Amino acid sequence: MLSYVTTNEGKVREARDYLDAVESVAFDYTEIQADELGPIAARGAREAYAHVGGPVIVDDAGLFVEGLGGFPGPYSAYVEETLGVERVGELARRAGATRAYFRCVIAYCDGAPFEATPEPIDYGDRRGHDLAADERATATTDDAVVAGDLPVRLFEGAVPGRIVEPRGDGGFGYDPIFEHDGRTFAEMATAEKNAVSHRGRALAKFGEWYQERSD
Ligand code: ITT
Ligand code: NA
Repeated sequence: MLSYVTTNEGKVREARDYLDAVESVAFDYTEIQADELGPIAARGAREAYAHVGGPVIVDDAGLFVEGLGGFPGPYSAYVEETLGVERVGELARRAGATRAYFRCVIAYCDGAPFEATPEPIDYGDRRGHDLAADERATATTDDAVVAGDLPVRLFEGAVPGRIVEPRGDGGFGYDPIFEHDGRTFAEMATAEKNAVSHRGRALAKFGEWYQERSD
């Protein structure tokens, strides 16, 4: 059984559309401070695997406002707690910096070593605020692997949008201020958000790989 280790109910709701055989485990792993989602998720996946003792995925996500240098990015959870979603929205709108995107990295760890030596990840232009063009922001990177004491595999997804005044009461977190194709994520049903979202893309990639691997 695969465990989706998260304390966020909203993430679990979205993952159910992709993963039938998944159990959610509300273990609060340590989130290291880093300017990349990948290493945060990889470190979390190792710790979660050690805690659960079976295959796990963790999901690290964030909102990146281009004109604010990618803020709040990897600090999105902390900023949501301290500043709040509405004030992040005000900040972006007041600065005229409304282009933004969400990113999500799913990290998988099952304790098994890789058969081949993994390619190191090139974070170069994957840094949040460098993903400028819509086209690049919508592209998902191939799954990547992180060597270490416990190998981890990463799946990434991103979606471009615009910061707007809060609308809608679905979703969670920054969804009410993130508009994509005319609607905020909070105005979409879970399946609609999944079809275009950062998490949906990352989960689809993971699901495809996981399925192939267990066939
Ligand atoms: P776990 O770490 O336990 O999984 P978390 O909510 O702390 O739960 P993150 O560390 O990934 O998750 O923090 C991401 C922040 O970005 C947090 O404030 C979320 O509310 C927000 N967020 C993540 N995905 C989102 C989405 O799809 N829509 C809106 N906000 C999102
Ligand atoms: Na977290």
